Amino acid sequence: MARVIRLPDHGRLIVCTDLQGCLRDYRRIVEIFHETAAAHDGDAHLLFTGDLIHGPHLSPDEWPDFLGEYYRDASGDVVEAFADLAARNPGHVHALVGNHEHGHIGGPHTAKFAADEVSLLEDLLGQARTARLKEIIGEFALAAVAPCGAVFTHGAPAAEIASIRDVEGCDLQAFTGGSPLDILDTPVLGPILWARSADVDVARAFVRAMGGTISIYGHDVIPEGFECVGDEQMVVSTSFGVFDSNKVYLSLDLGAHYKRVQDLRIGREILPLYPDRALRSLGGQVPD
Ligand SMILES: [Mn+2]
Repeated sequence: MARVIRLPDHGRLIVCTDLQGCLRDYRRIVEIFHETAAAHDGDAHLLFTGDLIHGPHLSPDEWPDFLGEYYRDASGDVVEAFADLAARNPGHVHALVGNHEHGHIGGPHTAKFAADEVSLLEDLLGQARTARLKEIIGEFALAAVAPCGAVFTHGAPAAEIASIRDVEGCDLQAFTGGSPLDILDTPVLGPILWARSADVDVARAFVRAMGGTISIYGHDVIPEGFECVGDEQMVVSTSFGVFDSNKVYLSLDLGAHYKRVQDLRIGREILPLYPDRALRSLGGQVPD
Protein backbone atom coordinates (compact mmCIF):
# COMPACT_ATOMS: atom_id res chain seq x y z
CA MET A 1 0.00 0.00 0.00
CA ALA A 2 1.02 3.63 -0.55
CA ARG A 3 2.25 5.00 2.74
CA VAL A 4 1.58 8.69 2.02
CA ILE A 5 -1.80 10.34 2.64
CA ARG A 6 -2.71 13.08 0.18
CA LEU A 7 -4.97 15.66 1.74
CA PRO A 8 -7.20 17.93 -0.39
CA ASP A 9 -6.77 21.65 -1.19
CA HIS A 10 -9.92 22.73 0.64
CA GLY A 11 -11.43 22.48 4.07
CA ARG A 12 -9.89 22.48 7.53
CA LEU A 13 -7.37 20.04 8.97
CA ILE A 14 -7.10 19.30 12.70
CA VAL A 15 -3.70 17.89 13.69
CA CYS A 16 -3.08 15.96 16.90
CA THR A 17 0.35 14.66 17.95
CA ASP A 18 1.40 12.02 20.51
CA LEU A 19 -1.52 10.87 22.71
CA GLN A 20 0.29 7.86 24.20
CA GLY A 21 -2.89 6.20 25.40
CA CYS A 22 -4.56 9.32 26.85
CA LEU A 23 -8.29 8.73 26.26
CA ARG A 24 -9.35 12.09 27.74
CA ASP A 25 -7.24 14.06 25.24
CA TYR A 26 -8.36 11.73 22.43
CA ARG A 27 -12.01 12.55 23.24
CA ARG A 28 -11.25 16.26 23.38
CA ILE A 29 -9.61 16.32 19.93
CA VAL A 30 -12.52 14.33 18.47
CA GLU A 31 -14.90 16.90 19.96
CA ILE A 32 -12.84 19.65 18.26
CA PHE A 33 -12.97 17.71 14.96
CA HIS A 34 -16.77 17.47 15.14
CA GLU A 35 -17.09 21.19 15.97
CA THR A 36 -14.78 22.03 13.05
CA ALA A 37 -16.73 19.80 10.66
CA ALA A 38 -19.99 21.44 11.76
CA ALA A 39 -18.51 24.91 11.15
CA HIS A 40 -17.21 23.97 7.66
CA ASP A 41 -20.18 22.06 6.18
CA GLY A 42 -18.47 18.76 6.89
CA ASP A 43 -15.28 19.76 5.04
CA ALA A 44 -12.90 18.85 7.86
CA HIS A 45 -10.12 16.30 8.35
CA LEU A 46 -8.47 14.92 11.45
CA LEU A 47 -4.87 13.66 11.41
CA PHE A 48 -3.06 11.86 14.22
CA THR A 49 0.71 11.94 13.71
CA GLY A 50 1.49 8.67 15.49
CA ASP A 51 2.13 7.38 19.01
CA LEU A 52 -1.54 7.03 19.84
CA ILE A 53 -0.44 4.22 22.16
CA HIS A 54 1.88 3.26 25.04
CA GLY A 55 1.31 5.48 28.04
CA PRO A 56 2.23 5.11 31.68
CA HIS A 57 0.70 2.42 33.92
CA LEU A 58 1.27 4.32 37.17
CA SER A 59 -0.81 5.04 40.25
CA PRO A 60 -1.32 8.74 41.10
CA ASP A 61 1.30 8.61 43.88
CA GLU A 62 3.90 7.18 41.47
CA TRP A 63 3.22 9.87 38.86
CA PRO A 64 6.18 12.23 38.21
CA ASP A 65 5.31 15.94 38.15
CA PHE A 66 7.01 16.59 34.81
CA LEU A 67 4.56 14.34 32.90
CA GLY A 68 1.70 16.86 33.17
CA GLU A 69 -1.81 15.90 34.35
CA TYR A 70 -2.31 12.36 35.60
CA TYR A 71 -3.85 9.75 33.34
CA ARG A 72 -3.70 6.02 33.02
CA ASP A 73 -2.82 4.32 29.75
CA ALA A 74 -5.86 3.33 27.68
CA SER A 75 -4.06 2.41 24.44
CA GLY A 76 -6.50 -0.30 23.36
CA ASP A 77 -9.52 1.97 23.85
CA VAL A 78 -7.86 4.85 21.97
CA VAL A 79 -6.99 2.74 18.91
CA GLU A 80 -10.40 1.06 18.80
CA ALA A 81 -12.15 4.44 19.15
CA PHE A 82 -9.97 5.78 16.32
CA ALA A 83 -10.96 2.86 14.06
CA ASP A 84 -14.66 3.43 14.79
CA LEU A 85 -14.33 7.17 14.10
CA ALA A 86 -12.45 6.54 10.83
CA ALA A 87 -15.13 4.04 9.73
CA ARG A 88 -17.90 6.57 10.47
CA ASN A 89 -16.06 9.38 8.62
CA PRO A 90 -14.57 7.67 5.55
CA GLY A 91 -11.62 9.54 4.04
CA HIS A 92 -11.65 12.23 6.76
CA VAL A 93 -9.87 10.63 9.73
CA HIS A 94 -6.22 9.63 9.29
CA ALA A 95 -3.27 8.36 11.28
CA LEU A 96 0.48 8.00 10.83
CA VAL A 97 2.61 5.27 12.31
CA GLY A 98 4.70 6.33 15.29
CA ASN A 99 7.68 4.45 16.65
CA HIS A 100 5.36 3.02 19.33
CA GLU A 101 2.86 1.60 16.82
CA HIS A 102 5.70 0.29 14.68
CA GLY A 103 6.76 -2.07 17.49
CA HIS A 104 3.55 -4.06 16.95
CA ILE A 105 4.04 -4.48 13.19
CA GLY A 106 7.72 -5.19 12.67
CA GLY A 107 9.61 -2.43 14.45
CA PRO A 108 11.82 -2.60 17.52
CA HIS A 109 9.95 -2.91 20.81
CA THR A 110 9.85 0.34 22.74
CA ALA A 111 10.77 0.51 26.43
CA LYS A 112 9.56 3.91 27.63
CA PHE A 113 7.24 2.83 30.49
CA ALA A 114 7.88 -0.92 30.56
CA ALA A 115 10.78 -3.19 29.65
CA ASP A 116 8.78 -4.24 26.59
CA GLU A 117 5.72 -2.09 25.93
CA VAL A 118 4.68 -4.13 22.91
CA SER A 119 4.42 -7.36 24.92
CA LEU A 120 2.76 -5.55 27.82
CA LEU A 121 -0.01 -4.07 25.67
CA GLU A 122 -0.56 -7.30 23.72
CA ASP A 123 -0.81 -9.26 26.99
CA LEU A 124 -3.31 -6.76 28.38
CA LEU A 125 -5.43 -6.86 25.22
CA GLY A 126 -5.44 -10.61 24.68
CA GLN A 127 -5.39 -12.42 21.35
CA ALA A 128 -8.50 -11.06 19.61
CA ARG A 129 -7.94 -7.40 20.49
CA THR A 130 -4.23 -7.69 19.62
CA ALA A 131 -5.11 -9.02 16.17
CA ARG A 132 -7.49 -6.07 15.73
CA LEU A 133 -4.80 -3.63 16.95
CA LYS A 134 -2.31 -4.93 14.36
CA GLU A 135 -4.92 -4.77 11.64
CA ILE A 136 -5.75 -1.12 12.46
CA ILE A 137 -2.11 -0.02 12.80
CA GLY A 138 -1.16 -1.89 9.63
CA GLU A 139 -3.23 0.62 7.65
CA PHE A 140 -1.48 3.69 9.08
CA ALA A 141 0.64 5.81 6.70
CA LEU A 142 4.22 7.08 7.15
CA ALA A 143 3.56 10.63 6.04
CA ALA A 144 0.82 12.98 4.88
CA VAL A 145 1.10 15.86 2.43
CA ALA A 146 -1.24 18.74 1.66
CA PRO A 147 -1.33 21.30 -1.19
CA CYS A 148 -1.19 24.00 1.53
CA GLY A 149 2.49 23.06 1.81
CA ALA A 150 2.41 21.02 5.02
CA VAL A 151 4.25 17.70 5.23
CA PHE A 152 3.47 15.54 8.26
CA THR A 153 5.59 12.78 9.80
CA HIS A 154 5.89 11.25 13.26
CA GLY A 155 9.53 12.16 13.83
CA ALA A 156 11.71 14.94 12.49
CA PRO A 157 12.20 15.29 8.70
CA ALA A 158 15.70 13.81 8.83
CA ALA A 159 15.30 11.12 6.14
CA GLU A 160 17.32 11.52 2.96
CA ILE A 161 14.99 10.88 0.06
CA ALA A 162 15.06 11.55 -3.67
CA SER A 163 11.31 11.89 -4.05
CA ILE A 164 7.97 11.20 -2.38
CA ARG A 165 8.09 7.71 -3.95
CA ASP A 166 10.80 6.70 -1.47
CA VAL A 167 8.26 7.21 1.31
CA GLU A 168 5.24 5.87 -0.58
CA GLY A 169 7.00 2.60 -1.29
CA CYS A 170 8.63 2.26 2.12
CA ASP A 171 8.37 -1.22 3.62
CA LEU A 172 7.38 -1.13 7.30
CA GLN A 173 9.01 -4.55 7.68
CA ALA A 174 12.38 -3.21 6.48
CA PHE A 175 13.83 -3.22 9.98
CA THR A 176 15.72 -6.44 10.60
CA GLY A 177 17.94 -5.48 13.53
CA GLY A 178 17.07 -6.29 17.10
CA SER A 179 17.63 -3.16 19.09
CA PRO A 180 15.97 0.26 18.86
CA LEU A 181 19.55 1.54 18.57
CA ASP A 182 19.81 -0.03 15.10
CA ILE A 183 16.61 1.43 13.71
CA LEU A 184 18.03 4.87 12.90
CA ASP A 185 20.32 3.13 10.39
CA THR A 186 17.33 1.80 8.45
CA PRO A 187 16.94 4.27 5.55
CA VAL A 188 13.77 6.39 5.39
CA LEU A 189 11.85 4.35 7.97
CA GLY A 190 14.32 4.86 10.83
CA PRO A 191 14.59 8.65 10.70
CA ILE A 192 10.87 9.19 9.98
CA LEU A 193 9.85 7.21 13.06
CA TRP A 194 12.68 7.99 15.48
CA ALA A 195 14.55 11.23 14.66
CA ARG A 196 14.07 13.96 17.29
CA SER A 197 15.64 16.68 15.18
CA ALA A 198 16.74 17.35 11.62
CA ASP A 199 19.46 19.62 10.25
CA VAL A 200 17.99 22.62 8.50
CA ASP A 201 19.39 21.57 5.10
CA VAL A 202 18.21 17.96 5.40
CA ALA A 203 14.75 19.11 6.54
CA ARG A 204 14.47 21.55 3.65
CA ALA A 205 15.48 18.86 1.13
CA PHE A 206 13.00 16.37 2.63
CA VAL A 207 10.10 18.81 2.59
CA ARG A 208 10.84 19.82 -1.03
CA ALA A 209 11.15 16.20 -2.15
CA MET A 210 7.73 15.61 -0.58
CA GLY A 211 6.37 18.53 -2.62
CA GLY A 212 5.77 20.82 0.35
CA THR A 213 7.15 23.85 2.16
CA ILE A 214 6.83 23.13 5.90
CA SER A 215 7.27 20.10 8.14
CA ILE A 216 4.98 19.33 11.10
CA TYR A 217 5.79 16.56 13.59
CA GLY A 218 5.65 15.45 17.20
CA HIS A 219 7.54 12.51 18.78
CA ASP A 220 9.45 14.78 21.15
CA VAL A 221 7.87 16.64 24.09
CA ILE A 222 7.79 20.43 23.85
CA PRO A 223 6.78 21.57 27.37
CA GLU A 224 5.62 24.95 26.00
CA GLY A 225 3.32 23.23 23.48
CA PHE A 226 5.14 23.89 20.22
CA GLU A 227 8.48 24.97 18.82
CA CYS A 228 9.64 26.32 15.46
CA VAL A 229 13.00 25.21 14.05
CA GLY A 230 14.17 27.47 11.23
CA ASP A 231 11.57 28.32 8.60
CA GLU A 232 10.67 24.72 7.78
CA GLN A 233 9.98 22.81 10.97
CA MET A 234 7.36 22.92 13.72
CA VAL A 235 7.25 20.44 16.60
CA VAL A 236 3.82 20.18 18.24
CA SER A 237 2.81 18.65 21.59
CA THR A 238 -0.92 18.02 21.83
CA SER A 239 -0.98 15.65 24.76
CA PHE A 240 1.82 13.51 26.11
CA GLY A 241 4.21 14.92 28.72
CA VAL A 242 2.62 18.37 28.69
CA PHE A 243 0.30 20.13 31.15
CA ASP A 244 -3.26 20.89 30.04
CA SER A 245 -2.40 24.60 30.06
CA ASN A 246 0.27 24.05 27.36
CA LYS A 247 -1.29 21.38 25.12
CA VAL A 248 -1.80 22.62 21.56
CA TYR A 249 -3.19 21.27 18.32
CA LEU A 250 -3.13 22.70 14.81
CA SER A 251 -6.09 23.77 12.71
CA LEU A 252 -4.83 24.35 9.17
CA ASP A 253 -6.66 25.96 6.26
CA LEU A 254 -6.15 23.38 3.52
CA GLY A 255 -6.94 26.05 0.92
CA ALA A 256 -4.09 28.29 2.10
CA HIS A 257 -0.41 28.31 1.11
CA TYR A 258 1.96 28.25 4.04
CA LYS A 259 5.49 29.28 3.01
CA ARG A 260 7.15 29.08 6.43
CA VAL A 261 6.14 27.74 9.83
CA GLN A 262 5.98 31.33 11.10
CA ASP A 263 2.86 31.69 8.90
CA LEU A 264 1.04 29.55 11.49
CA ARG A 265 -0.38 31.92 14.11
CA ILE A 266 -1.41 31.46 17.71
CA GLY A 267 -5.19 31.75 17.88
CA ARG A 268 -5.68 30.83 14.19
CA GLU A 269 -3.68 27.72 13.31
CA ILE A 270 -2.07 27.03 16.70
CA LEU A 271 -4.79 26.48 19.28
CA PRO A 272 -4.96 25.33 22.90
CA LEU A 273 -6.49 21.88 23.45
CA TYR A 274 -8.20 23.20 26.59
CA PRO A 275 -8.89 26.95 26.01
CA ASP A 276 -10.27 27.58 29.52
CA ARG A 277 -7.10 26.14 31.07
CA ALA A 278 -4.62 27.60 28.56
CA LEU A 279 -1.70 29.92 29.15
CA ARG A 280 -2.17 33.55 28.21
CA SER A 281 0.66 33.19 25.66
CA LEU A 282 -1.42 30.50 23.92
CA GLY A 283 -4.59 32.59 23.91
CA GLY A 284 -5.97 31.50 27.30
CA GLN A 285 -6.44 33.03 30.76
CA VAL A 286 -3.75 31.27 32.82
CA PRO A 287 -0.72 33.45 33.69
CA ASP A 288 2.42 32.15 31.97
MN1 LIG B 1 7.46 8.78 19.16
